[in-house]
Amino acid sequence: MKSFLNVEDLGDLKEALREAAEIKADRYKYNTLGKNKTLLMVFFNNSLRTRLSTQKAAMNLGMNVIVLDVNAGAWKLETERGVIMDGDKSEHLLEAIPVMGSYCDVIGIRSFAGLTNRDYDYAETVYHQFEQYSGKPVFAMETATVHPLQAFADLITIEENSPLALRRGAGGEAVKVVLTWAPHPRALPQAVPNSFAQWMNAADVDFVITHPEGYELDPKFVAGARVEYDQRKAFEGADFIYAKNWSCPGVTNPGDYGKILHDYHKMMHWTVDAEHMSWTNNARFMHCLPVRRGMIVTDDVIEAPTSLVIPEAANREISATVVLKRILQG
Ligand code: AN0
Ligand code: CP
Repeated sequence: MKSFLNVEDLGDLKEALREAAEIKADRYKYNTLGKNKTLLMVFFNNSLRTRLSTQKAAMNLGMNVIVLDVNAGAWKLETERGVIMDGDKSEHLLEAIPVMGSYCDVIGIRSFAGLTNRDYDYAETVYHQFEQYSGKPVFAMETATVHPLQAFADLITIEENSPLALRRGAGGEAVKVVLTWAPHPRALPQAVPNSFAQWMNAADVDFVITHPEGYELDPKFVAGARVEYDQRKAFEGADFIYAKNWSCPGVTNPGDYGKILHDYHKMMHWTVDAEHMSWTNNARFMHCLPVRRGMIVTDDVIEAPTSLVIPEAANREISATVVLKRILQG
């Protein structure tokens, strides 16, 4: 594997899940695979889980790790071509990338959507520049439009908590997975819901998305997924509730890209509370974290035994180990 951005990059999903179970049973099984190989993790944005779990995954495989926080000590980087660099940016990404590539064997990139230029974000400009100019395999640690390490960990978690989930063909009943929008005071990217939709569509689950009108996700990621604007109807019979906020994807109205469409105070009826969960089939609660309590979810729901947020985060080490292993195997 040379690049990890979309679900297709992993090939057969059942095989990937089998590998994840193998790694989970013995996470050091391939601890010499990465000997004398160096992972460089480049962060343009903050992170807790991705930073720690990906570093741990690399260590499981015997790799060395270097971390660069671009906004904490590196030169400020220009990312656009054709500009006269007379501002605060001292270096261009197009020199920085091959330099970074010269010190490592694999590069992980965290670079969120700017949420101002839809075309620039949805073209995955920064990620593809790393692909093109680093000379090394690259993988997404949440880029402008996707967060595949998260979605892979989410699928592992769903599989672990519903043995029949992916075995509809073998007589099991598909579990119902609901992705619900929830309120948030700041504009957030669409990367997490985009990838989650992409992965749920590829898995054999009954997948429903619910959100207020105007927050329609890009068809490139949701494909034919069912959208139910009535949150209560969507929640009925759900086995998994996956909550996440996202800003306007600008699908129906490109001018609204990256905006919060309504004052969040008026959207608090979308917050996942005990009453919402009572509409479900005793559903498990999921969120990628970090989560704002009282906005996305109430304390009692996230603290309940039905909440999977901690095992979900723990599975980030597993998804990252599988992905790095695949990259090291070439
Ligand atoms: C980011 C997002 O919503 O994409 C990262 C989530 C993993 N969240 C925030 O910036 C709060
Ligand atoms: N879920 C996730 O990617 O968390 P971080 O932003 O803390 O890495």
